[in-house]
Order: sequence, then C-alpha cells, then structure tokens
Amino acid sequence: MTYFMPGEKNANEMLISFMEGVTKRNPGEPEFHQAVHEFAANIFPFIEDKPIYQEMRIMERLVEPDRAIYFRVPWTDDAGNIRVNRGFRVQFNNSIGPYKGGIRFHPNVNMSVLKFLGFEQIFKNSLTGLPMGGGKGGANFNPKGKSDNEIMRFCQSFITELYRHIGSYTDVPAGDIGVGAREIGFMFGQYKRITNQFSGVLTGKGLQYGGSKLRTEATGYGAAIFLNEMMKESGRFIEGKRISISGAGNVATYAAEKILQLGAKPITLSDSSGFIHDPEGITQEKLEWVKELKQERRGQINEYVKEYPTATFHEGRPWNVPTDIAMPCATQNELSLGDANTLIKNGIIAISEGANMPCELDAVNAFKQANVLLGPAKAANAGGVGISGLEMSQNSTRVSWSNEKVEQHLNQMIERIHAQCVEHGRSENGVDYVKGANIAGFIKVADAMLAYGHV
Ligand code: NDP
Ligand code: 2IT
Repeated sequence: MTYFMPGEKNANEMLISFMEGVTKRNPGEPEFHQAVHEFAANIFPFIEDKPIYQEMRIMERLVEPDRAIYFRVPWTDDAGNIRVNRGFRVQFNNSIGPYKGGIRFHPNVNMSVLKFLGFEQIFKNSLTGLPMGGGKGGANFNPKGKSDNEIMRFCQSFITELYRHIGSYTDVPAGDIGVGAREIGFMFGQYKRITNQFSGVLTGKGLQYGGSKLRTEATGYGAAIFLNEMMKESGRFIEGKRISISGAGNVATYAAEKILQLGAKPITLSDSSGFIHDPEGITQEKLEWVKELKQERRGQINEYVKEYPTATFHEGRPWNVPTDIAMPCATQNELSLGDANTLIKNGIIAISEGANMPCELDAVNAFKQANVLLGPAKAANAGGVGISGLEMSQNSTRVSWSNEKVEQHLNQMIERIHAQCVEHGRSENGVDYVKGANIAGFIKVADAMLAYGHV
C-alpha cells in the first residue's frame, strides 16, 4: 500500500507513488494500469486540498475490486468435442447501487481487460445519476464462426456458474463486445430456468420479455448526442461534418444512425478485417445493409464495397482518412499517438469515444494539447448503461415505457452528464471533458464510501 499522510506529498508525488503501488500489486495488467492512471491523474490534484479523501484512503480502496471471480466454462461443439473456456466477473464497487456492467465474449478477454472495464464502469454509472455500482464480466470465448446452437450451449454453461453471483439487487450484467440480443436471450432463459425467477437480472433483454425500448440504440445514440452537446458548447455545429467511425457493431451502427439524424455524414466503418471509406457518406439505407451483414449474416465489412462500389476497403483502422470528427466505437487502444497526430494534422475538431478507452493515454494527451474536444468513454458512451438502469426501473415496477418516454430520458441524461463534465472540467482553455467526467464520477462514489466507514 502507498501510505503517506495528508499534506505530506503534492498531487504529482501522490500520483507517482500511488501508480507505483498499483503497478506492483497488479502485475501483467497494462490495461488496468492505464485506466487507473488516466483517472488518478485528475483525482489527485482534486483531492490535494481535501484531506478527508486522503485520510480515508478512498483511492487505495477504489482500485481494489470488492471481488473478482473466474471459473471454468465447459461446452460441447457441434462435432461433439468438449471445449473449455474461462469465464469472469469483476464486482468492482457497489457503493451507490448493485454491480452493473456488460459481459464481453472475445478471445482477448482477461483479468486486466475486465478490471479496466469494471473500474471505468464505476464512474460511468455514477455519472448517469442512477443507483448503479460498477462491474464487468466475460469470457475468452470467440463467437466467430460458431453456430447458434454452439452459442446457446456456451451461454447456458456460462450462466450455470455465474447465476449464483448475480441477481437484480446484487449484480446485473448486460451486453458488450460479442454479446448482443441473441446471447442475452440465451443467458436470461438459462437463469430463469435454474432459479425459477423472472427478474431484472440482465438488461438488454428482448422487448417481449422485459427489455427496454431504445436499449439497443442507446450507446451509439448517446455518443452522438454527447458529441453534439460538445460541439454546441464550443459554439460549433455538427451539421455537414464528416465523421469517421470505427467498428461496425452495436455502438458504431447506432452512432452512425444518430449522426445522420443530426445532419452529419458518417464516412467510415470498420471491423476486425479492416475499414471501408465511403466518401459519399453512409446513408440510412446503407446502414441497414451493414446491420443485416453483421447481425444476421455475421459477415465482414469488406463485403460493403461489392454492394456500394463508390466505397473503398483498406486494412487497418480508419484514422488516416481526412475527417472533421472521429468516433472510435470498436475496442480499447484502437487509436494510437501516431493516429492522433495524423488526425490533428488533418484538422480534427472533436472525438467522441463510443468504445471504452479507445484512445491510448499518449493520444488523449495529444488531443488535449491540440485543444481537440475529447468526449471520454465514461461520459460519451454512458447512454447504454443509462438505459439499462431504466430497464431495471421498468422491471422493478413491472411497466414498459414508450419510445418517446425513453428517448426523452436518454436526451436529458446525456445533457446532464455533459453539464457535469462542463462544471468540473472548465478552464480558461475551454472544457477538459476527461477531467470533468473523472471528477464528477468520483465525488458521488467517494462520498458514499465515506458514509460507510472503513469498509
Ligand atoms: P459489438 O460486438 O457489437 O461490435 C464490436 C465491433 O468492433 C465489431 O465490428 C468488431 O469487429 C470490432 N472489434 C472488436 N474488437 C476488435 C479488435 N480487437 N480489433 C478490431 N475490431 C474489433 O460490440 P459493441 O458495439 O457493443 O462494443 C463496441 C465498444 O463499445 C466496446 O469497447 C464496448 O465496451 C463499448 N460499449 C458497448 C456498450 C453496449 O451497450 N454494447 C456500452 C458502452 C460501451 P468484428 O465484427 O470483426 O468482430
Ligand atoms: O460498457 C458499458 O457501459 C456496457 N457494456 C453496457 C453495460 C450495461 O450494463 O448496460
């Protein structure tokens, strides 16, 4: 532990010794170190003159998950072979509500990735204003090329262990990379079967069995609305702007959809095969085609150029395409310092992070130095978990809200999150949204922890 008395060290010294401790105690977890570092760099200056947070070791307690479990997930493939994967759930912090956060199925899932995601989720959920703690889970399972039956058997096996750790007042998982409506359906079905309970234990459910309107759209829509708020705050307009988007999944496609509604022009999408550049703009009709390609046929984005020959396909990520705005919506660390410098050279105005921690730390700092508006994931993609929170409310009260009502809540929630970032992030150079989101997210959780004593 990093023990120092309040006032003994300045903010920078506190940050250095704190990060030394975090790195030492969590060896081999680079993504977790990165997420903590980005957060702590804003929090230590904030608590420098607030000794209560230092005395009560709030930061030291925040970086230790309440608990983290991992477990065997055995399943049988269509050829009858027994396969084994590893499942995880990190229950990071339930100070302001039940653990809440997605489940990711991807071959690169490990404790470091889930701890970074669970840590960020604490503050994202705090920003929504709803009573949700932070957690994240998943498995190092690759859904690519698996049949529906294989996916079902995997989800059933995963829940057969996870069910004992979750519950509508304990921990409420949802989707993330590789986990969408199909997987949530299989997991909810198995949970219901094992426990004989129909409860709001998962969000992102189908509309026929307790899902909320607009949950599917909420993350991408929210990231576009947050972008629009940042543009308005800085006296600019989103209309007519070219927007480069990475990813072609849930977040990317609905971010593109909302951007179109706001009058801007999405020009790229990507997946693990590479990216497409459509200088004429990706219209709603083209987006519908992409959704069908990715969700129904589970194909690769390179097929787009056969359907729409004005577009070109390239390997890698779309950051060298000249653009006004970028929305990384695929995965962590998908935008490097080199990419940031290219975007800055090409005159980028704003970034809105649909994915979690898509920009490397050096890239974040480069954008800040160049005065590029940067909407951090905690704030910009909070619309997804925000509507998950409202799905929980609807399940608890056994009602189903209309599209209009949920949409109104989503718009207001994103506007309030934006306002909190402005309140805590404003300086003479404009708004530092990373700082604003970190501090605003921290205060509520830290004050709840103070109330609980030394737990
Ligand atoms: P999906 O699985 O629906 O889509 C992910 C997309 O990103 C796919 O196009 C996928 O390509 C691509 N991708 C994933 N990993 C990589 C990689 N390592 N390299 C290149 N491309 C990759 O996931 P979501 O859209 O739900 O999630 C995207 C991001 O948004 C994640 O960071 C997630 O944590 C974050 N997020 C999601 C929320 C949600 O509600 N779903 C809420 C808040 C944040 P391919 O199809 O080839 O696999
Ligand atoms: O990263 C995220 O916020 C999510 N994957 C959504 C979590 C949720 O509980 O809806």
